[in-house]
Amino acid sequence: MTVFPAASYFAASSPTDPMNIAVLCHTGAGGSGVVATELGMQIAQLGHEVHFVGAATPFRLQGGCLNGPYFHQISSFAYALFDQPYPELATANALTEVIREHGIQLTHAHYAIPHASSALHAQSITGKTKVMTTLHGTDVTLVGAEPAFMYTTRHAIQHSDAVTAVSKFLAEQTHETFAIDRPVEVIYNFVDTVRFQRVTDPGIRVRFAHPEEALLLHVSNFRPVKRVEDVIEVFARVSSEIPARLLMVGDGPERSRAFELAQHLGVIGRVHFLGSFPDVQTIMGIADLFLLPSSNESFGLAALEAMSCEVPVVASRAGGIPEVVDDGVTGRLTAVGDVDAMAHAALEILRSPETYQRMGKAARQVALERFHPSLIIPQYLSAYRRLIENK
Ligand code: GMT
Repeated sequence: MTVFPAASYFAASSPTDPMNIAVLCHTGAGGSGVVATELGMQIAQLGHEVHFVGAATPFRLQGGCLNGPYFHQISSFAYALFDQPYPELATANALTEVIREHGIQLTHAHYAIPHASSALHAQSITGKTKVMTTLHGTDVTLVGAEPAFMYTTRHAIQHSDAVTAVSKFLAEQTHETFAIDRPVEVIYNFVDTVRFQRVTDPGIRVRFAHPEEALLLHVSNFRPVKRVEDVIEVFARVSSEIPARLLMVGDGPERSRAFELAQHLGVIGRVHFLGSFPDVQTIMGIADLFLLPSSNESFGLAALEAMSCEVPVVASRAGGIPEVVDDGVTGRLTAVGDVDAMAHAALEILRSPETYQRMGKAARQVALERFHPSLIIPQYLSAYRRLIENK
């Protein structure tokens, strides 16, 4: 049995009344799937039974214990008449099986589309299981508001037994976008502060940068909302002033444009596109500065993970980022697209060891005091319990 560091956060690991929970999430690299997976792993360690239902194993899911997390693969069925695989029906069907077989009391749908709809579908088939939907960001701010999904997303949010959002910004956006009056509880994301720590082994850092070089980092799924070209623009300005390197972790549709821009600006030799991998904490633990210039970001989980590793953040003042990064304390916030201001802020931090260390320590402190699993997980567990016990 693999024991996660999570076990050390809580004194009791055998609840007197364990719950059976199913989880639906996007399984590729992305914040909503990461939160779902980290939460599932933590609550399984606490003695609750956790069952993930998905098309593929969630990308950060590893190890486990006798309570799971278990993973149930959705079987797809191709038929000549079908011009598409109808995954939300297959998901509802697979979830129905899991609910019946494992006595699932609550399904936690992460990201409204299509998971909240599939969970409600399975609920109406089985007449069992409560549905909690956690909104993560673009399910409200981008995709959910698209006419193609507007009615189904609104319906799923309106009819879930409970709805949570990962920031105050997102809760407000949800009310505004969908004109709903139901409560949306804010439960912030959390970070595993044991896994995400400063990495002091110089042997690791030296693989990516010379000791005198500043090491900048960006981690995302390289979608347009992340503005990865701004990362390159900022880095080009920084590296024209001080020795520096940039690690780009992740993959996605904007990767080639970022690569081309790095070539065009003559910095490609100092920019490393590492691709996607789950063991991101090691890279975060050696970085000097994290860049997050997104046009919108409901929370910015990657920034929080970097903060937990004592890495100051330079980000855009967008969406829920100011609820995570305190301007001037744990990093700097600038207007979206203002790459000059971002480069200026980055240089100010990197040129002053005193500022750099003060911000890094403050960042870690915020991770410990505001976003620690022991503060956030009980909020989910008591919300589950309230729903299951109909309170
Ligand atoms: O909403 C998305 O873009 C999807 C999601 C993901 O899977 O990448 O990201 C969102 O959820 C994360 C976890 O709650 C947040 O940290 C991200 O800020 C949020 N992304 C956006 O709002 C763009």
